[in-house]
Amino acid sequence: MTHHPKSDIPRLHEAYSACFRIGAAVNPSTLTTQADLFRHHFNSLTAENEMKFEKLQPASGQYTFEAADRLIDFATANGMAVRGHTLVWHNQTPDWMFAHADGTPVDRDTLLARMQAHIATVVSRYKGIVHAWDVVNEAVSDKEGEFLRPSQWLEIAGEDFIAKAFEYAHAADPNALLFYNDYNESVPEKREKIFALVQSLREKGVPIHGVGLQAHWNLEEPSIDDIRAAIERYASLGVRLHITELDLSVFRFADRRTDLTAPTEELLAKQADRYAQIFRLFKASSAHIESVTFWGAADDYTWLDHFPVHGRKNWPFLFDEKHRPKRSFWDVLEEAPPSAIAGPG
Ligand code: HAH
Repeated sequence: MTHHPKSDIPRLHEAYSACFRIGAAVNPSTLTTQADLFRHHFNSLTAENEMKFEKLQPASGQYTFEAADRLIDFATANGMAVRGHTLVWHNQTPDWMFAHADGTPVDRDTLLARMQAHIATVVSRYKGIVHAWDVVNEAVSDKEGEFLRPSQWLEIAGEDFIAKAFEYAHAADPNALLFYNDYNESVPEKREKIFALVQSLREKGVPIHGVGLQAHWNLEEPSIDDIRAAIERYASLGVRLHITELDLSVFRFADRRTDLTAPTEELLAKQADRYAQIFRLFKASSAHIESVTFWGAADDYTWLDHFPVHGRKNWPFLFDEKHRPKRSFWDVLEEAPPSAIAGPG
């Protein structure tokens, strides 16, 4: 069923148009069920899954673009920007990429040639439409004392697989903005590793233009101070910042409770407070932040319904399961800058 947002509800993207774009991740199902919500409140879209490696090239040389093209058509028909997600990642990448037909592992040159072919094909197809790409996703380790995450990319190609991905993407579309994207981006130890990675890429002249802060946060963590410190630290590199996958889980990551069938009033009030504080900070940092994308749009569908506790529902967005604005929405709207069309006062 499609719900129709009341047309008198202010448009979120218009309220923040002086600061940054407001985006949402979509999938083939929500592109239908949440279409009205996207058109009303959002001016940027990202494919939740449909531009990942396994979806675009499930078998060697066999590209499947239909679902991604549908998203592109919807976005362009509605005058929305599109962020591309994601070219190189350790997850949702098919095994064929790393092996010959007989199962033996490929060497570095073969892997880089396959990477180049994929990036050139995908980035060229959406050249001039996808204005920003998450080129490399989640290459930094969460573990203390470990810099890069162990992966087949790292193991076979060595650590300059990261630089190569950016070079190939830049060659395919010199006008696209290229991002390194990661989660736990506001945790001080990981923040410093991401900072060091991006700084070293910049020093080597690698074409990287920004850091994507995934922003999978919850009602307690990270602290506003840690988020502010991360924004300032990344901005000090002279790169653009995009908030790429924002959601506010009502559960802390380690919380495994499964008793809730609906969010309590207390959780909803806390979520609204947190969203307001976060958007106040984003607005104050809007010289650096160009885009704020939610990893979904309304509480009827979120990847957090399955992760990290299987089958547990979550309610992380500004709109409820029926697409009605939550208190979080009104409090975020309240933080928006004074309207450009309103008179002095
Ligand atoms: C993200 N990983 C991915 O970038 C995105 O492509 C996917 O759809 C969902 C989330 C985040 C993540 C996390 O927050 C914790 C552990 C692993 C991965």
